[in-house]
Amino acid sequence: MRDISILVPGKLHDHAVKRISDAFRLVPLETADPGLLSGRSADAVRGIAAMTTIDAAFIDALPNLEIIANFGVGYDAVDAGHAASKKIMVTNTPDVLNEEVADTAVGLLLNTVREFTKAEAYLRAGRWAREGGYPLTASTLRGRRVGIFGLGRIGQAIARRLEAFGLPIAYHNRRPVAGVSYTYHDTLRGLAEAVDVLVSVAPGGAQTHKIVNAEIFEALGPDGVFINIGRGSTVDEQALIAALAAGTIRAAGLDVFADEPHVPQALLDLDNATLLPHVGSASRATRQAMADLVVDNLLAWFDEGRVLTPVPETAGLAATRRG
Ligand code: NAP
Ligand code: 8YV
Repeated sequence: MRDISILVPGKLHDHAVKRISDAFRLVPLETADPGLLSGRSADAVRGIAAMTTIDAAFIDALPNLEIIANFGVGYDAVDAGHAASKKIMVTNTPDVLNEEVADTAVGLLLNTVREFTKAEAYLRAGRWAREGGYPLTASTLRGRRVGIFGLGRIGQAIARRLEAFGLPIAYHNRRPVAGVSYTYHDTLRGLAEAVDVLVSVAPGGAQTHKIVNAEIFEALGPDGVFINIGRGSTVDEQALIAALAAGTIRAAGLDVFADEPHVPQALLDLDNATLLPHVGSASRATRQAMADLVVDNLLAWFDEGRVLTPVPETAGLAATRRG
């Protein structure tokens, strides 16, 4: 075991906890609250492994912190800009979850359009035998045009699947992606106007905060289907609820929400919303791969002075490890 303290604030995947406690001194903490750190334990901490908010105040309370290993590819809960300004490495868990999350996105889309969950509930309630077949769905995937907001690692895995479904694909990023044949739109509004399925798989953060708003739902139109597998913060949830209630769009399928695990009652009440509890990557195999990557980043940092998957803000820090 290395004489290096790794702080684990809040809950973390069991496999990551086990591997950290085998390789390092694991320092558990109830939550990432600077007030819970005593001076001595704060001084000893050189790494954090977390799937919770790590803000500037918490980073500042750990004077010898070198690395924050985030469980999840999305690291909007970590103040990576502040970490970078203090030469603290931040890592995330890209790629190992691409296919799982893309599978979930496609399942959520199909379920939203063809109402499989409701049809199963209808069967289980004995209504098939009593009342006859489940009503024909108002929507189909056939003939739809798909727009992907955030054609990155996961977005491209979703696009590949939907291409195989025979659907034309367009996308919006800040920059076009080299080497893909999908139609690029330089605005999100332009993309929403051009498609009738909008799949959001963009990261959270200041730049995307509530970027999917009333104007985007208007542009998507009355047959439009909105799928969010990215982050809840990217959507103006009240505008989405209003759009679903008024028929501004036809339906939405959501895996992520603005204030998880709290889902607004108004969304729960809507018949045209299909809701999942943030299960995009939630298979045992994929979560174990994410846990391994969290720990492998810590091991690579402390044993070799490098990391496997730095976030862009801290990618240049690999060679300048302290300690
Ligand atoms: P990624 O490879 O970094 O892709 C993100 C894409 O979004 C990039 O193509 C980027 O292109 C685009 N983008 C970023 N900021 C943008 C902006 N302001 N405007 C327009 N486009 C923007 O990330 P990933 O690995 O695919 O993961 C994407 C996100 O999925 C994560 O950040 C996470 O929030 C979410 N996620 C959710 C689950 C789940 O369980 N539901 C699981 C995994 C990940 P440009 O840089 O060219 O703009
Ligand atoms: C996880 C995710 O559920 O990787 C991400 O960005 O949203 C999911 O894979 C999450 O990070 C665990 O809290």
